[in-house]
Amino acid sequence: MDSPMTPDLHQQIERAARIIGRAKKIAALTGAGISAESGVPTFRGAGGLWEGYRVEDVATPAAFARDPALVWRFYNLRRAGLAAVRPNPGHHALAALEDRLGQGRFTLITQNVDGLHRAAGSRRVLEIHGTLRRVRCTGCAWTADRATEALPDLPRCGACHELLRPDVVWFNELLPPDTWQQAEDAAQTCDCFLVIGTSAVVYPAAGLVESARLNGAEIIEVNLTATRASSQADVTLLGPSGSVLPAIVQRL
Ligand code: BV8
Ligand code: ZN
Repeated sequence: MDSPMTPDLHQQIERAARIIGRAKKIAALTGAGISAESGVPTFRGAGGLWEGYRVEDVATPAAFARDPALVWRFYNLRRAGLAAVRPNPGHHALAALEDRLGQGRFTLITQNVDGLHRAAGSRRVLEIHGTLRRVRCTGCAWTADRATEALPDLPRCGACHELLRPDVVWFNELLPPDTWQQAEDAAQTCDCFLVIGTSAVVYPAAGLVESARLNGAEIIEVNLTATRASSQADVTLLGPSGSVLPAIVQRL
């Protein structure tokens, strides 16, 4: 997507490339915006509703207990949608950045559950909200990567016959402790923190920006618009991540 880059955006890209070029350790937090150019709908764009429901009302344990078929319809639709989507140049730019810096100096933290960072070749990806590809049993420890294959309306466990659920973190659920700890460590030890394609509304993920800033990291934001994280950013690049990220990596 070749967006018309304004002179100011070019200047900000140069600035961001200088900061990244001198950084010792970088952490990046991505949200639904980095997958938008792959055709994956964002949460809060276009009203952020699904069949008239707010995501916050469907992606919860209470909704699943009340109406598992409705919640599975929501997830089966999104899983089916994944079959057709591919990583975009923004995902590939972050994979290239990891290749360039090495996994010891670059940590990718994603709120996304679409698996596109791994599909783009990123190896160290902290999926703090889980992944749509995986399912797990509500009655035993059984879990499986079912990729984007179609699942029944109410899939059941082959071992104990209890209901399966998507292996994602719902609202009011704890994030996977080990993955979350690694994300916090990365935010607290980096000297450059990239926040890309997120409205910075959902916690504790959005709190990583503050953690990084409090530890003296330089914050670089890439988004189409200002967000709740913008006031914490040292550099804000207003443009599509699919164009901006490759432009930064090309200048390193
Ligand atoms: C928890 C998986 C402890 C499921 C998701 C009141 C205040 C503060 C917090 C809370 C509160 N009430 C409740 C809470 C806590 C709650 C929360 O934060 N709620 C929000 C709604 C206020 N958080 C939780 O519940 C978390 N757990 O706190 O546990 C606990 C435990 C027990 C009891 C109590 C507490 C769990 C949160 C995880 C929820 N799961 N996903 C699924 O996907 O189905 S969150 C979901 O939102 C996705 O992961 C998504 O990534 C995430 C955040 O959304 P964004 O990624 O930012 O997407 P969004 O559409 O909002 O924005 C897209 C951005 O991209 C925009 O800025 C847009 O401009 C930009 N963009 C678009 N195109 C482009 C672009 N940018 C660049 N280029 C482009 N081309
Ligand atoms: Zn089971």
